[in-house]
Amino acid sequence: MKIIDGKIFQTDETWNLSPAILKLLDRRLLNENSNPLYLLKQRIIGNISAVIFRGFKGIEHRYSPSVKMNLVLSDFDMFITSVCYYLRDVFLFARISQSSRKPSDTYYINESHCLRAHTSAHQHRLVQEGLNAFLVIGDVYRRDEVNRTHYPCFHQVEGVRLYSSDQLFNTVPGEELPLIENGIRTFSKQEKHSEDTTKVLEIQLKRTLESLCDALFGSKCEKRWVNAYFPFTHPSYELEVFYKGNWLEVLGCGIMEQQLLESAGVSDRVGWAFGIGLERIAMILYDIPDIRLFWSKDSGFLSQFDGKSPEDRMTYKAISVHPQVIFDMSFFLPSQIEFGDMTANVYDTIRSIGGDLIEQVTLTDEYTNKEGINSQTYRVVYRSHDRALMKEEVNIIHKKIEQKLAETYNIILR
Ligand code: FA5
Ligand code: MG
Repeated sequence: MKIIDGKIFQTDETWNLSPAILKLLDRRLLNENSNPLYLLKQRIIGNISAVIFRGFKGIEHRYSPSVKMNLVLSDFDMFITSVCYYLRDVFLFARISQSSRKPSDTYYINESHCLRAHTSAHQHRLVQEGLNAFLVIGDVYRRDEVNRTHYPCFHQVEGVRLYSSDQLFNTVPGEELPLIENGIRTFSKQEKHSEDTTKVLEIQLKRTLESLCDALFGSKCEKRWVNAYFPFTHPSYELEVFYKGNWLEVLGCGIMEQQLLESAGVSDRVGWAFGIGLERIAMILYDIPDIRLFWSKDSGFLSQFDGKSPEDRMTYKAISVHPQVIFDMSFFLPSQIEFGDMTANVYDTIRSIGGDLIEQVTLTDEYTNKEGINSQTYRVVYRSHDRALMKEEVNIIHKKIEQKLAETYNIILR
């Protein structure tokens, strides 16, 4: 028996979750305010309503019990809270079952449950619930290669948009253009889709994702479409972005298999879907060189994103591999000095004495005591780029800073 994400599971011989993966399950990066993935999530949601679902009519608010999340369709957002799902529900569709169930690339809890390996796992259920345009954002788990751009847990945003005939072809009432036909399946289309249906869907899909990409990276960024294969879309594509001398795959997408829509009870609509890897986008956007950094608890990393807004342009500055040394400093301010007057002086003094050994300075506390005397505490994080600092040597610098502050600003150390 195992508890995963608050739920009890009876395990069997298919169980293959490693201790390392179990640790990742407890972390919720998408909810950590100072994680770049959190910022990117907010930014994509912001762009989605402007770019992706522009002109879409028929907005409603719903709650989806099957995936345990709130669905705010006015913003087209929804957040996955659950990391597990029933295989049986997801793999109704035969094609999917062949390709994404392999124990060699999936984490199994037991025969009928595994960790979500991609956000597409929820498509079928949500279409069945009657949704025509939605986003699914969540953590996904894969036994995958190990390198700078792959990690066993990463995050995806899934987008789905369905169209009725008049939405796709922009027809006037009374004018009928069929979406569906009984044709033949070729390299470039499904048997049930007319040439026109396929062409218009493809243009809408690619333009939507290109505009999202432009909104994120600027229109100058180099991108290219590559043909791909996915079990639940045809034709399928991947979008690659040129980054640091290589083409980096950032998303997969395609025209949804009509058979999937039909099995979810939808026969009069067609649609497209995409799945974006959030880490890959954030790596390009913030110039983060290694995917492991997203999991860092080092305040040298997190403090760079703390308090930033999703629209802020910023570049990550590499943190040192050597450990931090942390010292606090508390003092009373002279009677006529306000809190706000002192802070910049303190920062300047610390920086000018500590030089490049100073990684971060934060004001951690300020209060006025019963006698009306103001007091502040600062936390100073020291770290060198080229060696491990000794506590003793840092203590000497720290003392010098305190002395200088006392001399220059008449503070009284506590
Ligand atoms: C999928 O997961 C499809 N479900 C995407 C899709 C959705 C296709 C809807 C069609 C319709 P893929 O395995 O290529 O596709 O992953 C999608 C993206 O996730 C990749 O482009 C990449 O950005 C990211 N990704 C994949 N594996 C990893 C990994 N191990 N670490 C980090 N990012 C990854
Ligand atoms: Mg891929």
